Amino acid sequence: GLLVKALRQGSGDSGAQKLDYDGFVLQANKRKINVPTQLFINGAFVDAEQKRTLDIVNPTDEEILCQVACASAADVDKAVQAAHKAFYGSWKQVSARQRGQLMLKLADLMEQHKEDLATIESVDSGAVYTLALKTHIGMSIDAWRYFAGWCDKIQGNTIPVNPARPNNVLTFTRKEPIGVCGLVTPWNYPLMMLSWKMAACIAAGNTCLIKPAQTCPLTALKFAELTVQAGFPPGVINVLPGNGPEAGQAVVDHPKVRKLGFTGSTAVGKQVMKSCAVSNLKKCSLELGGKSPLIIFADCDLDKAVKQGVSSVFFNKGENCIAAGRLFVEDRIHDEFVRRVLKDLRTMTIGDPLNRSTAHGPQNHKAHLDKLVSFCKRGVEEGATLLYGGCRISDMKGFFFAPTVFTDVKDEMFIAQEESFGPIMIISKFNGSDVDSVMERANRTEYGLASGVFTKDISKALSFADRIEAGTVFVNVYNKTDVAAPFGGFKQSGFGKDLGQEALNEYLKTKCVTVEY
Ligand code: TAP
Repeated sequence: GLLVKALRQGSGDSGAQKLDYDGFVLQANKRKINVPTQLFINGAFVDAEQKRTLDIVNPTDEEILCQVACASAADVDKAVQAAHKAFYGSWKQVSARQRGQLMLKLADLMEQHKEDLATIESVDSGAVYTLALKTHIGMSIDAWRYFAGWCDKIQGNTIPVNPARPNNVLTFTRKEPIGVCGLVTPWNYPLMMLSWKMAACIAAGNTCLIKPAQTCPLTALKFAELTVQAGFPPGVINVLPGNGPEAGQAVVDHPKVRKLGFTGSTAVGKQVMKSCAVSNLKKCSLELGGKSPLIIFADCDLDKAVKQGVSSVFFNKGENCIAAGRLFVEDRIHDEFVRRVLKDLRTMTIGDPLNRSTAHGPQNHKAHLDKLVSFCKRGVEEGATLLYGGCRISDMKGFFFAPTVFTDVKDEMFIAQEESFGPIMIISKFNGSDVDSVMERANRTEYGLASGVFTKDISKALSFADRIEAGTVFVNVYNKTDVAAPFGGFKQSGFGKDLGQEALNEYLKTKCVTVEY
């Protein structure tokens, strides 16, 4: 069981800075973890001005874990002012190389606390602990280390422009940070989404505030505590749990925020972009929804295609933006593929995400679970064949949804077009002699986040990579992302990359200086 208790504690184990906060003790996974529950503004944990709170629910047992302060527009304004002051003050005094050192120190602290962070993530979001350790937290640490390395390598060019004779001209560019950046993130990989964006943002020399998803803000708050231990000056990083329409919107609208990094749904992304334009024309990058096609040709390594095909859909209980939203399986192997997938699913262990043998945990929150139930209902109504699952697991406490498989899915069906963001495999057949037509079907979507193909024929694979309209292409693998490789979508999956060198540009502006001599 979890003991929920408020306390006042001083951290100070590194001796870096004393830090008091209201929080609760999470007792789980044979650990006792202090978790802050206040807003983190200007280097200190503080209550929300209006003293409102959010109930944080454990999706495994549906119990309330704790209450977390819920930011209003006034709190957002306080954080922006702190970030603004830091940007023009203390943060300016920190050299690029020192910035890298701070980020590395933070990554080391995250590594030291990785079991705590993974436990919190698992309890808060329902992520399987082993996956949380490796991906949610592991890739977060990688992101901070990767971008730390960029800090002192952000440089401009000298450019040979036409001089006005007899004078000479020197023209050079400088890559400068943008200023105060607002970050708004979803609930599927809470700390990882924070880290992908914030590490690039901070490496580029900006200050920031983040509004994490209201259902899962706990790792962001524990992270905030670590930033103090790492020695970040107050105001450089601010963390404000709250709800989207109020706190999120206040971040997007704020006239002193100059850049907005957003990950979430396409519908909210459009609203965010509009508000960025109207408020102060702030730069924005949007990582939005997806319905990624995965094409499996008969000439693939079938064992691998089944294994990866299963994880392309069921990884992180389907709460994965690049999840394969649609599988096109060549008719010759279709029945065998489906048979093997079902065999895999029947042995998938479903249960407490903290249990090391669990492969499939609860969905993130109740509203999402309900959405999945109606998604499946619609699929059945439209005439797709529901082969497996399709419902909440009723004899279990918690937001558990059965891994689901639909076959005979037609292109015009709702379930073929809309993202479920859950553990639902959508399978359609195609005729292997008509590659053009399956390519056309794969591209017939307004989304363009990721895609995949399984075939041993290199020409087919490369031709797929040429023709598919998606920001990420996996060949004979799926979900293989890395902090050094750019990540982001095409079409209505958004624009502006996370990760890799390209992500830095999202948080930089170019100044061109011309000198006549
Ligand atoms: P959204 O409902 O769009 O929420 C994302 C974030 O935006 C949350 O923090 C939300 O706050 C906030 N928000 C809501 N309304 C807002 C507003 N008017 N102004 C500013 N912020 C606002 O998405 P979600 O349901 O959390 O996440 C699922 C979606 O995210 C899926 O479509 C998925 O594909 C996408 N996603 C994409 C990626 C990439 S990298 N492309 C990665 C992960 C997820 P609340 O906490 O109050 O909802």
